[in-house]
Amino acid sequence: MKISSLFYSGAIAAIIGSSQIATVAAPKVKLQQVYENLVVERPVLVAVPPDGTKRQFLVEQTGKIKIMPGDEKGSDTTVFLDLSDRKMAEKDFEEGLLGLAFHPKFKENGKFYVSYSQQGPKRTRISEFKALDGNVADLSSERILMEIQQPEWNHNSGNLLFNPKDGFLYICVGDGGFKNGIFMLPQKLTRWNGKVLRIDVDGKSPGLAYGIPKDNPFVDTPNACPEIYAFGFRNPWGSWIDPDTGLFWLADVGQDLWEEIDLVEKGGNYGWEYREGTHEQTFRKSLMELLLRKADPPRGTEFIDPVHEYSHADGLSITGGFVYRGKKIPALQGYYIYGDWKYGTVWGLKIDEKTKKVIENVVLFKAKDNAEEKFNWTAFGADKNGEVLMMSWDGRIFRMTDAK
Ligand SMILES: [Ca+2]
Repeated sequence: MKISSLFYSGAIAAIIGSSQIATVAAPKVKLQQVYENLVVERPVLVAVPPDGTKRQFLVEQTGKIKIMPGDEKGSDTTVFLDLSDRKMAEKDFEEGLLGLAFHPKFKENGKFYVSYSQQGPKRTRISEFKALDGNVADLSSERILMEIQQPEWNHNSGNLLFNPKDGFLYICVGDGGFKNGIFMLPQKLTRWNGKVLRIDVDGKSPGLAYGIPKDNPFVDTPNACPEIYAFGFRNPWGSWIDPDTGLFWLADVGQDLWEEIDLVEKGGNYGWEYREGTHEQTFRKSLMELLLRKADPPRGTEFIDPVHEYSHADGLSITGGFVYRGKKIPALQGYYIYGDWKYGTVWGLKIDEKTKKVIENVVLFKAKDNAEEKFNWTAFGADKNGEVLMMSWDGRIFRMTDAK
C-alpha cells in the first residue's frame, strides 16, 4: 500500500488583494492520502449529515452516494443512493451527480436533496429523496423539485446547501455553458442560469413543488424568477455557508483570465458575463459589438466585486472550500481553504469578517513543478470532526494535517 505524504513549506510571501505584498508565515500543513482501500470514482463532495451519527457521505460524479467506512483503512462502503443508470452525461466531463444537501431535520424526516444532469433536453434536476433506514435511500421516494435548462454540457454548477440561519435550500446554477457567456443568461432575471436560487423545500407555492421565501429579493419584480437570490455567476464550484458567521462563500470558476471568491449577499449582482473577477470581460464586449448588440451593462448596474481573485498565472479553475475551525491544525484556524483544479495549488484565505477585506492569502500546498503526480481538487470538505478532507478527481482522498 502506497502512503503518499506531501509537504509544502515554501510559503512566506502572501499576496493581499492583487497588488500589496505582505510577509506572513503560512500554517505548515502536509497532505496525507487516506481511504486508500476504497474504490472511488470521481469524488466531488463529502458531506456529514446533521444527525449526530458522524457518518461521511461521499458523492461520486458518476452517480453514486456512498457512506464511507468509519475506519480510514477500511474498504467497505455502503451505497446509499445509486443514480448511475440515469444517463447523466452527454460529454463525460462536467455533467453528472453534482450536489447533495441534507435536510436540517434529516434525523427526523430522512430527507435529502441532490442535483444531477439529465439529457433530452439537457437539464439539471433538483430532487428530494428519503432515506429508508438512514443507510439506504428509497429510490421510489424521488420528488422532483425543479428542472433547470442547461443549453450546454459545461458550467452546470449544481452545488446545493441549506442555510442554517433560515432553513432554506440554496441552489447554485451555472451560466448555461459554452463560452463568453454567449447565452447571456446570468444577467437575465427571467432565467435560472447563472444564479443562486433560494427555495423552501417544506412549503408549496401555487403551481410549484416548493415554496418561495417571502423575502426573496425579486418576488415583486415583474417577470423575474422569484427563486433568484443572487445573480451574475458563471460556474459556482464549492459553495459553503459558514454556520458561525452566516457568510456565504462561493467560488466562481473563471473563463480566460480570473478565478474568484465571492461573498454572496441577497439580491447581489456578481458581474458575469460583463465582468470576470474585478475586470471587464472584453471577449464578450467584442462579440456584442460584432453582433451590433449593446455591449455595455444597463446604466446604473452595480456589480459586487469578489473578495479575492487570482489570475491564470496561478491556476485555471477554482474549487471552493470552507473556513477551518477544526482542532488538529491550530495555525489554520479561521482560514478559508480553497484550491485550483488544474494546477493543484491549495491556499488559505483569511478575511476580516466585518469589513470583508482580505488579511492574508497564503499557499498551503503546491505541487512540485513538472511533477508527474497531479492533483485535481474537486472538493475541500470538513470531515466528521471538522478536519480537512480533500478530494482529487482521479479518486484519491487526502487529509490535511499539521506539519509543525
Ligand atoms: Ca464575478
